[in-house]
Amino acid sequence: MTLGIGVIGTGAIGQDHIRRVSRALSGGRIVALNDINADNARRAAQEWAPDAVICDTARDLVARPDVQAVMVTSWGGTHAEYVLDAIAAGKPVFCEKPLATNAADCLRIMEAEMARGRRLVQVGFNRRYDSGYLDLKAILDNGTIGDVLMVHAMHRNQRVGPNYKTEMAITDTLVHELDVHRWLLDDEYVSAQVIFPRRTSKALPHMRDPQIALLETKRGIRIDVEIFVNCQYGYDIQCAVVGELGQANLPDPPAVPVKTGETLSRHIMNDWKYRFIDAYDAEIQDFIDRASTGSPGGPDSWAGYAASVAADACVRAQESGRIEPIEMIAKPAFYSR
Ligand code: NAI
Ligand code: ISE
Repeated sequence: MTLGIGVIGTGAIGQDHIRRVSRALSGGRIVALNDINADNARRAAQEWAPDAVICDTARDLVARPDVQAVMVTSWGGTHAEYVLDAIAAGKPVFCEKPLATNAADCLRIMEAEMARGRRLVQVGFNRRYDSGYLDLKAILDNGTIGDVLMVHAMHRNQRVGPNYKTEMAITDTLVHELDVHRWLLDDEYVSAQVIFPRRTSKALPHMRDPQIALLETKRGIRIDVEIFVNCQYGYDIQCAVVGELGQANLPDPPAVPVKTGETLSRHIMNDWKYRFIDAYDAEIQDFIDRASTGSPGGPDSWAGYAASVAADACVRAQESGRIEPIEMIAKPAFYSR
């Protein structure tokens, strides 16, 4: 059986996921597309899914009988509404991160999903599918470096466009680390602070960049994450975990060392699209496989909620300059099974 997939939002990552479903993965077929900018949807169809129907509204797309599963890859602020539509229709939905831009909307999604009585949501926290992060997690879980004390992490983008706001350093960028660190450490956050180093002149005037988020977990682990989204030189994701017995680092993606002109160099990627290409392939294949059975797997709405609660605290901390508490509701049994 081939899973009929409808995609809402056909920008950068929407098109990339359409391409991978159509050309790289198996078991799925793009049958419908929607975008508030219909030209984007038409372009995506032309390039990657010529048989897909272009729907006037996202609601029309979700309602189509040939759409058996939905992918939401529009702007973050629109995710909650479309995920709720898919849940109401009883259709599995892959939602790019963030699940919603605030925790209150994530709660509404969890309540709707629990009311349907079946897991329907997979959140696009692709790093959980990255071989480097999986290897790092295996090292931490087998105790090689002993009890973890600290994490030093870095999220650098080459540059960002004019629509990117200071708050998005948290809700759009740091949210990856907010998910991956609680998953890596099997721990929850208790507080967050955000500090602003000297501002880079390479950022657009409305934006404060770089930023440093300082997180504390229930077990007392301290995590510092540098977010620097106009770093100029490339796309660079780092994570060093320090334990009582040693340190484990996220490996850099492989690149051929080149010696020329008395210089040794290695290429650095410039974009998430290439840095995590295998992880995106694995997460979307997982979605297709599991959604075909009726219920997706992977990061669930609870993961989306947990990251959003922490993100809300970081946004408050950006404004207050203080250490802000991070408080979650008790985990519903539905998300523990
Ligand atoms: P983009 O701006 O390139 O594309 C977004 C598309 O959504 C545009 O075509 C826009 O017209 C459309 N859109 C906006 N509002 C809509 C609405 N109400 N209904 C239908 N379509 C709508 O943005 P990009 O980079 O593709 O990001 C989209 C989402 O994917 C964001 O949530 C972002 O955080 C996430 N993302 C995740 C990545 C990852 O590493 N997992 C990487 C890049 C993006
Ligand atoms: C983008 O939305 C992503 O998710 C990328 O992975 C991240 O590096 C970038 O900062 C975000 O804007």
